[in-house]
Amino acid sequence: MKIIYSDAHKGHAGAPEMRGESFVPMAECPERMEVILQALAEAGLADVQAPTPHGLEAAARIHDPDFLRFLETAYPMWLKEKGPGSAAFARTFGMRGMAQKPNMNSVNAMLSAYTFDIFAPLVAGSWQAIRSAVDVALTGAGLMQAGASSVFSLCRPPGHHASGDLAGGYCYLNNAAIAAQFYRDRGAARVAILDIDYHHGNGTQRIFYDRGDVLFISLHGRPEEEYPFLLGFADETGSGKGEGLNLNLPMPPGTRIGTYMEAMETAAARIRSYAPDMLIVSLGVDTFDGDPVGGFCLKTPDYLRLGQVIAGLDLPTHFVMEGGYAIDALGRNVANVLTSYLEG
Ligand code: SP5
Ligand code: ZN
Repeated sequence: MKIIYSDAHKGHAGAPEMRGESFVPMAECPERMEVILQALAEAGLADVQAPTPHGLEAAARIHDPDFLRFLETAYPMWLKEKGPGSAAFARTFGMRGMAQKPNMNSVNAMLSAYTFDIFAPLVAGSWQAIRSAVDVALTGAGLMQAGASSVFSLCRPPGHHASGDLAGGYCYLNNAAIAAQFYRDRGAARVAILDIDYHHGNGTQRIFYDRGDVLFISLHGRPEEEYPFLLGFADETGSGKGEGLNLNLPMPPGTRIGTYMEAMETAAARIRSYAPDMLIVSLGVDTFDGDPVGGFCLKTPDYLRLGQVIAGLDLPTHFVMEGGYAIDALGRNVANVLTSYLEG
């Protein structure tokens, strides 16, 4: 299995995030990639390839042009106004009932309109990282298109919370959704996205909610008490042509592998009946017991079982990295999913 990876994410670093009442370093940090690469190498997965640069055309199939312009221009504008040393993020947000077309010459207006929480900071290296994560996803997709049976796009920043015109939850451009659209545009009739990040993939759901060509399934902490709170309920099943093609499998805090595996089997059965040409796995391992951001209790060996279920689907499978923040176990957890997938 080829691993697509670039160092270009490293400049997306140094922004603070709020935890409790204080600011702490963002859990979504560059070291995540280092521990994943190291654990993959130790597991014999060392076929690492750099992405080829793509333009923004594929991203623009999913994302609003003004939103793309916001991501590119906001930090340079912020820097000009505030000087170096601080991260750009919103203090106010576009809310229900507010006209949300911002003045594109006002960085605060753009941040208000195009982010939905305080977990989408922009720093000097963010745009390069965001673009590179899309390149990492698309390069992987190109290899799949050329006949690879599986590939791992080691994307950073992650993408599943980002919708067509909203960034949040450490996510800016939706790498998995862009890859799904890439497959559709090159002849795949049906694509399935299985999102096993601890958090609901609200961005991906919203992008494909009324579409009949992409099945979206998400296993996650239930939104009654978990981020992103306002989406991810079991009764969200898709609309219009997408009716029946959105499957949310929310689970309570403290969920362990037994319950989690039942949800995995439900997801697998639905994917089988949909019979997609391509499976994209939004691979988050913040379901780990002890993840500083998550609330489930999966243990490191449990990730072997997730890889086995995915292998049992017997589909061309494109793994795209999402969350996972427990630095000491993150690498092993990711490696366990991928090695057991390959052995299965
Ligand atoms: C891609 C991804 O995993 N994004 C997650 C964004 C979550 N941001 C909200 C953080 C809320 C922190 N709650 C701490 C709970 C401690 N158990
Ligand atoms: Zn997550």
